[in-house]
Amino acid sequence: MARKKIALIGAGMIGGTLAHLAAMKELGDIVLFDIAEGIPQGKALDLAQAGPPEGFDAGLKGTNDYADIAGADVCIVTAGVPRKPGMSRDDLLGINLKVMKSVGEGIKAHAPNAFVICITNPLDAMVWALREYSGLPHDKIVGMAGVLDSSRFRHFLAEEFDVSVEDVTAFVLGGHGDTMVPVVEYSTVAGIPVPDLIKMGWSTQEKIDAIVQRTRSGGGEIVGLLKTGSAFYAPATSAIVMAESYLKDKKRLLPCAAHLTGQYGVDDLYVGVPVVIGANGVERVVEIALNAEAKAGFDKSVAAVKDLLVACKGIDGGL
Ligand code: TXD
Repeated sequence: MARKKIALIGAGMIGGTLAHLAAMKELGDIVLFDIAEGIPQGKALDLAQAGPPEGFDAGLKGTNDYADIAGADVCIVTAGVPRKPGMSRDDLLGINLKVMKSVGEGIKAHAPNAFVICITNPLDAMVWALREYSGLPHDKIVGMAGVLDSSRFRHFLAEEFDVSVEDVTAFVLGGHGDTMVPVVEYSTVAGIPVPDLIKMGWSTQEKIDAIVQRTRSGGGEIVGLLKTGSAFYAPATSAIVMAESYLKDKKRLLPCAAHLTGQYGVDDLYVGVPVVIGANGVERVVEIALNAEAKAGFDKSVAAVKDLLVACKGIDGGL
């Protein structure tokens, strides 16, 4: 069986970590693309030289030419510019929208059959824009945020309950950012819902509320510590889980920014919901019943995503 091909568009902090993880897991041959000259080539060479001691077999190539992503099975997009002091959200939107245009066109021309995972922020708007510019089917493009947000929630819950992260499942819905909705009722330890664990005296409502709030601002907490950039290990690991589910047809049920066509009362928008990812891309959008509080939180989150799209359309009327 020929090796799969994984194209990483953006060879920054997350792009480099994605390449490392994909190589260690031998998911396929890897192409690192970036507009910065030397960075993708240097990282690819460095990573290739990690192969002998670790014992992985994966081709690694760095490039500034979209032609090199030809025929990729998976493209993971991290290209873009982070927000710098003095920049408004619209400034960032405008710049990254242009980046999504060039990336979308590159994918359309060279890897139109790929499964595409967008990571670039502001996530819910950028995945939508990338879909518009690439013209790929909606079920072949998703945004990564929910797996990361729920991992953060799982980590904090595991710490609070003093149990293995393996046994903690967590549920997060909605857009990426302050409006995300961690759903406590659907979060469990080995099947026991968190509200039951509170009743069992494992924690208190106050502590769980604080964990929910910490999860919501989980990205900001890391930016505050790193100062020069944002999280990259957990974001990369989360996207690799999604890529693996597609490449191996695992049909995992993962929270992703997916295109909705009426589910949850939302039409033609990318928002974080549980989906099944298999060899056909997004094979199912899973619609769960939400209690009044979660529904209100979800609607607020959807409104925030809509605002972002209005801003995008204002910047590029062509969209
Ligand atoms: O949950 C999530 N979705 C996220 C999103 C979690 C963490 C970080 N998230 C966002 O991912 C973050 O706000 C950024 O928008 C992306 C990528 O984060 P990373 O930390 O990898 O950023 P870097 O290190 O700045 O890398 C971005 C690279 C850099 O090498 C640029 O030269 C390149 O993108 N870049 C481009 N590549 C290709 N094409 C174009 N046009 C381009 N412009 C910049």
